[in-house]
Parts: sequence; C-alpha cells; structure tokens
Amino acid sequence: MPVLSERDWDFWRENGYVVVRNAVPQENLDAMVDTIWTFLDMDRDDPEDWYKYKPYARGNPCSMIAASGMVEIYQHQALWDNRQYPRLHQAFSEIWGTEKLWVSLDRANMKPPSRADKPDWQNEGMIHWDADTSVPKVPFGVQGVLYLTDTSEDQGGFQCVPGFHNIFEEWVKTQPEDRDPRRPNLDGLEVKSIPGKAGDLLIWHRLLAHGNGHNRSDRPRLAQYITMSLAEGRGEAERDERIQAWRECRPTPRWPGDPRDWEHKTQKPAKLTELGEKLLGVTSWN
Ligand SMILES: O=C(O)CCC(=O)C(=O)O
Repeated sequence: MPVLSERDWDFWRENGYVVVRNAVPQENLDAMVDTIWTFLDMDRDDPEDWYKYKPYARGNPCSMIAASGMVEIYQHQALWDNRQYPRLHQAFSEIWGTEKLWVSLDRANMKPPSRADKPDWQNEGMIHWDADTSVPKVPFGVQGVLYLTDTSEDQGGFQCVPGFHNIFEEWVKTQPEDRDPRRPNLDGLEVKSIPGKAGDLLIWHRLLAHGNGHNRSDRPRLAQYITMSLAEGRGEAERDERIQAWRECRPTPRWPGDPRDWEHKTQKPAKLTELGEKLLGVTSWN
C-alpha cells in the first residue's frame, strides 16, 4: 500500500509540501519528547525552566539550544528510531522514486513561547532556503520535519510560502541581481504557518522558502528534522564522516554541536535495524 494517495500527490504538486499522518508510533514520539527534555536538563512542567540557558548564536557556542529552538542532539536512539521507521522511509521513497536513500543526521527543536520578559527568546521566526538558489537550476531535493506534539498555528512551528517551487523561476527574474540567494524578499509572497498533529511528517520541496514561526502560544513547539536523499553518488569521505558521527554519538562536521558533548559522554551508538544501517551507509543498498 502506498503511503501517499493520489490526493497527496495533487497537493504536493500544487503546494510543494505534503503531510504524512502517523508517520511513527506514539511510543516513538513519547521517547523523543522525553529525550529532548532530558538532553536539555529542563523540567517540562515548569515554564520558567524553558528559558534557563542563553541561546547559542553563530560564534558564541554558549549552550545547546538556539533562539530558533534548534536543539543540538543528533545520535540518540530516540532520533534513530524515527529515522529508521519503515513508514517514514516509505514516504521518502515514494517522493524520490527509489528506496535507496540516506537519512539526514539532523537535530531536534524545542521553541518556547516568546515572552517579553525573556528578551533572548523573543524569536519572531525566520524564512530561508537551505540551498543556494543562485545556481541556474537548483537540483531537486526535499526536507522534512516530524511533529512530536500537536502544534497549533501560533505555536512557532513550520511555516513556508506554499507553491513557491512552481513560480520560483519566474519570480527570480523579478529580483535584483544582488539578491540574497538564501533569504527571499517576502514582498508579495504569503507565508503560511502549517499546524499539525503529533506524528505528522511534513515533507517539503527545497525551493519552498521556509522556516519556523513566532511562538505566541503558551506551549513549547517540539519537533525532529528528518529528510532523506539519494544514496547513489555519495563519496567514501561522506560515508566515513556519517559512520564516525554515529559511532561517537556526535554531530557530523559543520553542525554547531553541544558544548557539553552530552551524547558522546552518556550514550552508546544507537542500535540500527537492517534498514537503519542502509540509511546511515554502514551497509550498501546494492
Ligand atoms: O523548524 C522548522 O520547522 C523549520 C526548520 C528549517 O527551517 C530548516 O530545517 O531548514
């Protein structure tokens, strides 16, 4: 049985994103939520505790959480149990037209409500591309986010310009030569916040300008980033980096990371299923 229905495909083509319901079981979500709070060493029931660190910024790695909610956890078993969950892999396989994929070794998100008395955490959201959109033809790619709890529209979750992938080529002709290829000028574009249920996996086309929003609610936003891309054509150096990161319970190079090195100090390499080994690259798809 396919994960994506004809309706999902129609929606995908029109909007450039699609939501897969119940992508992983509730027990996986519970484990991931518990792991985030443990990792952050915060009491989930005490809102004062959610702001106890100074958020890290580029050039100032003072903590394991950013004002955008990025949580610097990468290799815990709870993350891997979602990455290697078969339904989730099937969804990406359908989008890519092949099961031979590698999973991203990405992090999690806990975005607390924005509060006037916590100026460091007054994050009003962001919109960007992760790809360099100045190249003549941006290669196809997707990104994904797993909603770990029910997330309302005002809770600082995923937001994007729906359908942007369809108009990008024309839109770009209207922009100045020196435009920022990673951040669009939003004049005339409509940013939409996408609410979701716990267990929703939202997959988006990389040409959609996207980010996360302003958390105006009284609840934290919790999510895990997971995407998949073609395993074919990847080099040995990248494979080695990935395996080393998994084995050492650390991020792959170029991610900010956790100044405490908590995962490395407290965790063992996550147990991988046969699928997980292929998704990491320890075993080959061929
Ligand atoms: O937090 C989100 O849902 C969006 C994350 C994001 O912008 C990204 O992963 O590039």
